[in-house]
Amino acid sequence: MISKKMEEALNNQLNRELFSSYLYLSMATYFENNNYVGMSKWMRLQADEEHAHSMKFFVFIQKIGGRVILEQIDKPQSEWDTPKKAFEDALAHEEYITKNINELTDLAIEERDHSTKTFLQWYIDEQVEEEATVNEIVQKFNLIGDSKSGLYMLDTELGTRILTPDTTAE
Ligand code: OFO
Repeated sequence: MISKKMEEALNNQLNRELFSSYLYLSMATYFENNNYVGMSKWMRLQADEEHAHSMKFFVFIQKIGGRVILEQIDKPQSEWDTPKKAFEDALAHEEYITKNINELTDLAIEERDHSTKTFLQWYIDEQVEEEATVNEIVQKFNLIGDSKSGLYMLDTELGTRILTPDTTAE
């Protein structure tokens, strides 16, 4: 049985994952609107991933006898100065999510809630991947600098992303 404090903390994280999805969808529309179709596709797939992350919390909370409470999702930013700035913001957001996951794990340890701690391990591993992936893209922006052809090539490269289906939230 889950504690009320942990139930609330997991619900808060479910909301943050939904916000992540909303934020990346907002970035996708910014890219689309500025004709960066590859970056838009990349961000739409990222939004789908974040939705899947939220559903893992949804399923887990119910499974351990908790109650999912859906709260309001904050309005995301809708404009960025440059594509690079949007990806830098995505990296900062992932670092914030990592901090949240670490704090949730600290709470699970404090409460000796082993099942929640084990559940969170997936997110700890996932955050390492997410931060590394977005950081790699930010570094590519740094490499290409002001080169328009470099930006075009990066947009094309990001447009080749495909979504790996994750069925573990079932
Ligand atoms: Fe991008 O991270 Fe979810 O968890």
